[in-house]
Amino acid sequence: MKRWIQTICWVIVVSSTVAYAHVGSPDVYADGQAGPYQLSIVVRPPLVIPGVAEIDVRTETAGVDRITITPIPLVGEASKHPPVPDAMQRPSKDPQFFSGQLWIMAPGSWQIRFAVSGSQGAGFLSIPLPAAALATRKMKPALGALLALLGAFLVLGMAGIIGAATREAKLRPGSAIPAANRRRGFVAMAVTVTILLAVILLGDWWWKADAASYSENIYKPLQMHPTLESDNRLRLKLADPGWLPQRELDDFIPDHYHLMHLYMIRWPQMDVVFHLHPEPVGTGEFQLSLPSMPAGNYRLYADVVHASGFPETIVGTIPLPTISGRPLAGDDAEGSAKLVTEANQAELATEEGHNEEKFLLPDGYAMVWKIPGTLTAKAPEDFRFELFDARGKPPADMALYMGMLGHAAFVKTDGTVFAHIHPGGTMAMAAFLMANPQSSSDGIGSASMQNMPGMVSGTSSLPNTASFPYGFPTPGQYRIFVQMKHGSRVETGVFDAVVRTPRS
Ligand SMILES: [Cu+2]
Repeated sequence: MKRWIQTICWVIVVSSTVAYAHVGSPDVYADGQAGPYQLSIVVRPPLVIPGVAEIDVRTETAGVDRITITPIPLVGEASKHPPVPDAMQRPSKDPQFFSGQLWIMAPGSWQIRFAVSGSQGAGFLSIPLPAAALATRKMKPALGALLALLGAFLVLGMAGIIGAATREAKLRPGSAIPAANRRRGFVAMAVTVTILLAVILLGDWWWKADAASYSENIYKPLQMHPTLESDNRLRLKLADPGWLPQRELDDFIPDHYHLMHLYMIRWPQMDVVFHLHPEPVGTGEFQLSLPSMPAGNYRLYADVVHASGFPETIVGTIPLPTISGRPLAGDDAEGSAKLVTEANQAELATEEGHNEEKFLLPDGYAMVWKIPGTLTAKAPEDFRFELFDARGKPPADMALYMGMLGHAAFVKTDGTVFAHIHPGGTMAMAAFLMANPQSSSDGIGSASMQNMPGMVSGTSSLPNTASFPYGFPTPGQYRIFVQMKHGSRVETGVFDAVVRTPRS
């Protein structure tokens, strides 16, 4: 009895650690262009599947009358047959703020298609949305006990009603109950209880089977086993602990020019960071010749995107001796800063007055963060960084780094959050291009630039500013690694942030 109560009291709830497409940062923040309209989008995916995704849109362009949203698989036959779109609502008096909800019915690689209409005509934009169930947890004991009590009441009540009906339904009011009727009543009650118990046992069996198949769908991140081999070769062996049967270890597609983006951060100091690009050498195996690196324990965050557009961040750690390896080349980048523990907490408490943080780079350049006031968890924010040369002027030779004005990694100091994002937003750029094939005509650079506010046309006069839409998932201390390029040099700025609990 107790076991079925326990079992029947299972519910599927979420855990707070989420690990696909970034680590611990499942919400999607995006800035994009739907035809003539500039949109700032926040999509909070459901934490259970099926579940409801919450969607907020702020139109930076006035004159929008209507926005509809449609959930569509990113690839496959179903992607060609979208369901009927839902209209977004204006929940406040603000005519430029829209909100809506969508059911996501299966785990996998989705997109939300935004169709915007208004005074300047119509426009479309699709934002990729990886969806995965994250955990199951037991129901609270008190709620379980209450439901069990109510269930017992229903069973006994049902038996009582049937017993009384069999015994007395055909008698005149007030007349005595014959012994035969009493007997029949008892038999009916016994049969009822037996049938109901059988139904409950069957329900228990069904529920367990369902819970087991659900738990197989719960997201399990790919695993990574890094080893250091001769000649400073770093080998990354990936393993699939089992999740969706369609997940593969050799279906990765290039995301901003590389199959894998590997951040190596010395841990827990967070004072040294490398952004490198291992090459595949076999199914689920990547390899990289390490550049010169200081000794230490390194945390590895490897971003990959599957052919379905589903992105994953694979996490690993490796202790390394001092490496005297090759010089940095191609898209490699490195950065260093003071220990994260030495970050000045008072200064970090980004109150009014402290609205700018300057990071001095080793070559005399500087990167400046315009702090947007007090930082709170879950609040969408534009993180703007500017690069200046040694004379304090915008560099004349600003360049795109892997097709974009900047790359940023937001990393929580306790290791629970890692998000590698771009000026267009938090989604994987490869998935974004799959969702918006019209913008991929000449590669990622144009697509991301098309979706960047204030972008000037022509590559001769790139701005010295990169702006990233993002929201910290949880309160706490974070380190932000920002990379921008001028000439052939990639600069890595390092910034610290303390994030407050949102006021409810
Ligand atoms: Cu990047």
